Amino acid sequence: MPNDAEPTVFTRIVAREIPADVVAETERIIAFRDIAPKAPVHVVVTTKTPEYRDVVELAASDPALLAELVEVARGVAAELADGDFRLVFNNGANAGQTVFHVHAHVLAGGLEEGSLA
Ligand code: DGP
Repeated sequence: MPNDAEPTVFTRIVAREIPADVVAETERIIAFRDIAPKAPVHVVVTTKTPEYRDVVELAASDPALLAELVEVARGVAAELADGDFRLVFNNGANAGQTVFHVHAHVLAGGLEEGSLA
């Protein structure tokens, strides 16, 4: 069941209605470079289904799909950086979530030591 009447921007990227720099893809997951990068490597990893608004919903409903998302994130960091990465899920508008279609940010490559931002 879609989480909103309007397709999210990520659903439109999955449908190739909006161009994106896709760096990895499986049957159920897609990864593309963030439009406003916050690190030398900044990739959004999301589910092709718009069914889950956030990681809490995804974890509760389809933990195997969450594990697949994490595995794609690992592969992206291995391919585009040195393998080390931060994995950030913004959960809720007050935590900075702007797209309500579950996704993780892979941040890698020359991150500031000790920084969480
Ligand atoms: P969040 O704030 O956690 O909901 O992250 C949403 C991210 O999605 C944000 O970092 C910017 C990115 N984003 C939004 N629209 C587009 C787009 O059209 N293309 C790409 N590549 N990224 C987008």
